[in-house]
Amino acid sequence: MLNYKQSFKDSFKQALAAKFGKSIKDASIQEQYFVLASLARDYARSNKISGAQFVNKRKVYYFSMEFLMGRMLTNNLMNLGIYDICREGLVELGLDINAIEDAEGDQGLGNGGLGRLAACFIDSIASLGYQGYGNTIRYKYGFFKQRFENGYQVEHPDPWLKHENAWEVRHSNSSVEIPFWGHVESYIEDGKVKFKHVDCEYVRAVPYDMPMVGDANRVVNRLRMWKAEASENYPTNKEFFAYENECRAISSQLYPDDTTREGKILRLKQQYFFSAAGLNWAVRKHLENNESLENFHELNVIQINDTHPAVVVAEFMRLLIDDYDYGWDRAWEITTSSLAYTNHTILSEALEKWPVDIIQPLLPRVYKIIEEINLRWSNQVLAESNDPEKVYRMAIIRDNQVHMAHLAIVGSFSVNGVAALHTEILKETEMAEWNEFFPNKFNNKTNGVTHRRWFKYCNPDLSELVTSKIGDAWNKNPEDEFKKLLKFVDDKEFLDAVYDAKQIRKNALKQHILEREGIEIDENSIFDIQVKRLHAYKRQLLNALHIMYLYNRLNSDEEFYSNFHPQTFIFGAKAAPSYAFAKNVIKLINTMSQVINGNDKISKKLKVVFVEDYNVSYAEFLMPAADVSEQISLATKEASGTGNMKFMMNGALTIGTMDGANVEIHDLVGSDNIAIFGLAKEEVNALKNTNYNAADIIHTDKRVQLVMNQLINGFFSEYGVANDEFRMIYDELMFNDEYYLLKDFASYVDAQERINNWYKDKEKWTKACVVNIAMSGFFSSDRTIEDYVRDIWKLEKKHK
Ligand code: NBG
Repeated sequence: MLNYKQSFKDSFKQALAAKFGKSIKDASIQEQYFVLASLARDYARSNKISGAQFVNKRKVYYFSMEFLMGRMLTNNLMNLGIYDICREGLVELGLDINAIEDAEGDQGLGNGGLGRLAACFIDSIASLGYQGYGNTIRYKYGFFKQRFENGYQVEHPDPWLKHENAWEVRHSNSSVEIPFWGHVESYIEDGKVKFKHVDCEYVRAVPYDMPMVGDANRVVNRLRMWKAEASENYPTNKEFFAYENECRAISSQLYPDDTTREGKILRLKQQYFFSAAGLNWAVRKHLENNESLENFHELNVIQINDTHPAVVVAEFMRLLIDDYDYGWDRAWEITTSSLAYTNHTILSEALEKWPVDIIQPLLPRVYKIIEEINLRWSNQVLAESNDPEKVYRMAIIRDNQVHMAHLAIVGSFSVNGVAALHTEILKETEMAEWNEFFPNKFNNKTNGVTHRRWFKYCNPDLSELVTSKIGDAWNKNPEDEFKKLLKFVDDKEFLDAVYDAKQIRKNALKQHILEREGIEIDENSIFDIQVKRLHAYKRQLLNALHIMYLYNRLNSDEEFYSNFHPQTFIFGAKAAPSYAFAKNVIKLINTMSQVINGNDKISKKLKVVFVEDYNVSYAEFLMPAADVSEQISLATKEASGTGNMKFMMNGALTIGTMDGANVEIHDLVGSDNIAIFGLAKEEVNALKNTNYNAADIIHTDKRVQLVMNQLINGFFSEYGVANDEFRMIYDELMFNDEYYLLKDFASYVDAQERINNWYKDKEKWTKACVVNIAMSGFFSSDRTIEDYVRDIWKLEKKHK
């Protein structure tokens, strides 16, 4: 048992000897980590509340292509309540728990907010005592590791499974055979026409489970990750190892390149693979305690995270009709009462469409079902609207493509957006017709982040300070309890203590950046941070243009120079490997960073750091240390954002547009505690109908003109001679400016100036930090999960 120091020490030594044949002094740090993690895993599994309590209680299955878990050790030891025992026990064994924590690699099975949201949700579901499982793919390689070579992003594979994964347990007995290719045959049975999928190629889906540990409640759920292997029922018309390779490819990497036909097939295979396997699991589990699937929807709900698992709509119909003999109508009732869909973006590039000539041969039976769903749906739309164009617009199969979002909407009982503004845009614009058709289906669930990982564990100094002031009830109820901090906004001593706590984390980040990036930054400067995926709509480039402007101004205006409070701009972002524009922005910022940091005079006021390989663990350093949180997407484009919430919770002030969840942050903290700038939704929409011409701004605003010239005159290039390195960026701004950077430039500069002046007034600034923390409880994913539970999932709490 790990809950006593002595028994922990004994178990640790025994396990080290049993697993690696080593004593403490011979064991490598990796071996120490493995043993500690596997002890924690076994402790979680053996000490959890019995599953019997969960029998025939409703449960949720969260189907997601991504789960961005980061590291697990600290979080699990803390949630299990044994962190201190382990730490002290290790000290007595002469070991340092921090070093062991650092030996854990990140589980990077995701690339951004959507995947991290899934991870936060799983933490909250368990911590609130609900029964909920994650369902995903066990990718052999995580999202790529980013390196900079000469300022350019270079992608390296992330072989996260190169060491045995201490958290997972393989369950070969629960494997599922997933069929691809082949064709459909019909036959008559008991006077009914039946269909079967024949001549198919099977792939074996083998589940690996990781415990998802609730906070101090002995609830342990699981994340199930499916690995693709060759089936024993392998095809005989193919060379075995060629077939085996094809199988393995399915669970080899996240988002394989889909520009080729082969790539598209592989992605669709992945989607069907984990959706069908996950559904099979849910169904089997249900049948362990129930006679039939008649009441499946009463006891289960499957949440479809974005369109990637949307094929489960058709798969569930197939299963009910072909395998369990249901007629269409009842099967449709059960399916559509069991599934719910979350939309995470309005960007059309992410609303998936599969060409019929790919999906039909790969999934012939499933495709037939999609055709039937489409036919019935189209008839329904026609009957209700008598408008053939509407039928066309809303069709699931249209122009030889299957529209997965349409399939998901038709096949689910709930469709939700992820922030108030996003849901409003879905209902009023993007999916207005759908909302009219299904007036009660659309709803909002504003995202959240787990305050355990993103406040308590990553910011111990500040969270202990908060506890000393308002007690620890915020652990369970951050939304109400954090607000108690509002009473102390005029308590000078408390404000000083908050400032000092912040400085501790700023110093820690400074140290980390020095070690990792080799750049020294000033802990008394404003830490202004933008970390998120690199994408044109997120406008890292706007941030960069502003820095170029600052450089020019600091160089030419002495008064400005002396009044300016030193500011450090920190970026972290990965660009999709084939996204040339985004990669060019990385190169620009890295080049700027060299020029600026290398200039003696300017670097006393301004520094720029692009941290390499931004990931969850890096974020745990950055969030607590930030003074300013950059949330500057073009209004309407960012569905929610979740980094904005993590920063706010740690007392950073947001500089942002009225986009995504920034709108709700603004509503909570009020205009005095946030720096809002830029076009609002209505203005963006109005601008779309004008002949917006970015060149007009370039010609009238001298600051912009200078910066634009510097993009091509070699100023920020390696050799200082004019070249076309950043021509792509220049042309985009000059001739297109799709995301209205130049339109928002002036108001961004103003907002930045406000921030810089504001920071000089330490008391006023820290007050605003406290207001931000006090109001951030709303953004705990515990609140989000309670919203899902109340409106969509209807789960019951488990009793102790
Ligand atoms: C992202 C949005 C973010 C949002 C996360 C989580 C996708 C497709 N969408 O704004 O861009 O915070 O989802 O909901 O990754």
